[in-house]
Amino acid sequence: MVGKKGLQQIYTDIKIVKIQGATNIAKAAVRAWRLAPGATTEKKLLSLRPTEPMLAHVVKLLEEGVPASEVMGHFDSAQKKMNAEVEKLLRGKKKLVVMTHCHSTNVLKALIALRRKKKFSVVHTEARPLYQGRKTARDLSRAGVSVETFVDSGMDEALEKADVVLLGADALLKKGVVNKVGSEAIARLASLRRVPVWVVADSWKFAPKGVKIEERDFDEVWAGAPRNVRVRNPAFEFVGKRFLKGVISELGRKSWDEFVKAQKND
Ligand code: RI2
Repeated sequence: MVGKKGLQQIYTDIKIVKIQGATNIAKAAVRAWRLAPGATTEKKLLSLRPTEPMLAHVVKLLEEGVPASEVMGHFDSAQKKMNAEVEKLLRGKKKLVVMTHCHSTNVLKALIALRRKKKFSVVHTEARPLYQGRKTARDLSRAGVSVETFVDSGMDEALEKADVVLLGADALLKKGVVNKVGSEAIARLASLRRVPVWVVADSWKFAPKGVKIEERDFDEVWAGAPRNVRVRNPAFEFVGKRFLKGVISELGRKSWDEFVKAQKND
């Protein structure tokens, strides 16, 4: 009975974005599977966040019989490799300012690991409507990193200060990345300003067939909007590879095409 309640709680927390970010969602899926392995759990988990291929990848592995402990072990070992690659990329730069958007566990952990090796500061945007950027600011501040917060529409002001942009990812596609809404404008403006944009993401987010972009409840944006106003809330958007230097994953730092080549494309 306790297990069932725990399971419902995991589903709700994923749905309402209390559990947020591709990695945390995938880890929660493993916890759900441990409570109730099988087809019903699989179906339910897959219905919760359509833009999260890592969730689908993890469920597939569990369904094929890969032990939950092995799946869980992947996340930490992949993160360590991403941390090392981010350090290699950024260690030479003096007076480093890193820009990021929303909240990405992969980006955050890499930055927190970098903090032990060199001094840098972060500029970031809030990521309306759920203000997930504030979690980024809190996590970095706790780790002793100086942070400047900008509203989303101040993204160009933030970019003016940045030496590099590190974006997380929900889905890595053949032709670019799907990430939190706002990422595309940031990447386009960064390319005008010649600020390099790297995606830091676990390769388990690769989705060769693409993903459905999740449009969330309009209430998150404007509850009680006037009649005739249709409030839109697409949570993610696609950023083409031409705006990206490439992807930093546990497979190393690669251009987009090199990364895609290293994947199984079925
Ligand atoms: P991790 C988030 O989406 C953001 O789009 C973020 O860039 C991505 O997940 C990062 O994933 P949401 O699920 O690096 O919180 O945390 O809406 O795996």
